[in-house]
Formats: sequence, structure tokens, C-alpha cells
Amino acid sequence: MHKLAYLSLGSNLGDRAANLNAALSRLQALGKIVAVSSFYETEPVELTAQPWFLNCAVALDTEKMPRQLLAGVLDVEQQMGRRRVQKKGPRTIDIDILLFGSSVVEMKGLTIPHPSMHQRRFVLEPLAEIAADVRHPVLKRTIRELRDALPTGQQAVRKTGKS
Ligand code: PH2
Ligand code: MG
Ligand code: MG
Repeated sequence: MHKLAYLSLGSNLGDRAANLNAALSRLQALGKIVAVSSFYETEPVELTAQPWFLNCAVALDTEKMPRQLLAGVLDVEQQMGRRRVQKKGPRTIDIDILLFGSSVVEMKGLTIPHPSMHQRRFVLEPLAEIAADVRHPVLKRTIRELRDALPTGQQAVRKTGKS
């Protein structure tokens, strides 16, 4: 059974663009990448005393179940040398599952839709580029509507080239 999953990728250590590209390449083991947003230079949120991020959004056509997909993305993070030193702190690569078709998933260690995606401009701005009309299955708003409803001037997000 095919599902269209949307992922958020972020990096703020080392060569950030190379890290995003390496993750994109490895994600092909988990399905077919059908869309990738531009890369966005984004101000850190939550833990603000850390380098700026490069973030993007990806649409992945996958046959994996949510659990397997999570295991797969954690595996890619591991392969890329991610070390969990500080919660929400600097990382070579972070891959978060945002949406999984229109499924709502509540399992230990995995909540889909991602519980804070609708509050994060660094997620919604890239995602709106590839999924503006996709509807959040819990909030019943499209990604464009969620993006437009964010408070203005709060988190800086700048579109850069694609790679
Ligand atoms: N990820 C976080 C915390 N803060 N800020 C930005 N701009 N981009 C991120 O990917 C990010 C963050 C935790 O995963
Ligand atoms: Mg994250
Ligand atoms: Mg994560």
C-alpha cells in the first residue's frame, strides 16, 4: 500500500547543504522522493543559542508503515553520524515525519501529524512550497492556511537555492 509521507529535514552543523543532500540520497532507500522544496535558511527556535539551520521539506511515496518509516529515518540519522547530545540542540541531520497520508498516529515515540508542525515557520514555509493544498488531518486546515496563520515577524526564514 502506497502512502505519501511528508518529512522535514534540518541541519545546523558542518556543511548543511551537503548534509541535506546526503540525507535525500539515503531516503531513497525508504521510498520514492516525489518532491523536494528549496532549502531555507532559518533562525533557530526553542533552543535559540545555536547556529542557524538549513531546512527543507520532502514528499516521499512509501510502502512502509509508520513504525518502519520512523525506524528508517532514525537509521539514516545514525548512518550520518548524528549524536544526541542535547535535546533540540545542534545536529548534522534531523529528519522528522510531518504527515503520513491523512493518517493520525499515536504511538510511543511517534506522533503524526508532528505535534508542533503547525507552529513552526521553518516547517510550514518549505512544506507550503510542495504541499500547499494538503490538509492537516487533525486541524482540518491546509498547509497554506496554517502558514498564513503564523504570527508575523517572529521567526526569520529565507529561501535559498535548491542545493
Ligand atoms: N529543529 C529543532 C529546534 N529548532 N529551529 C530551526 N530553525 N530549524 C529546525 O529544524 C529546528 C529548530 C528541533 O528539532
Ligand atoms: Mg526536529
Ligand atoms: Mg527529530
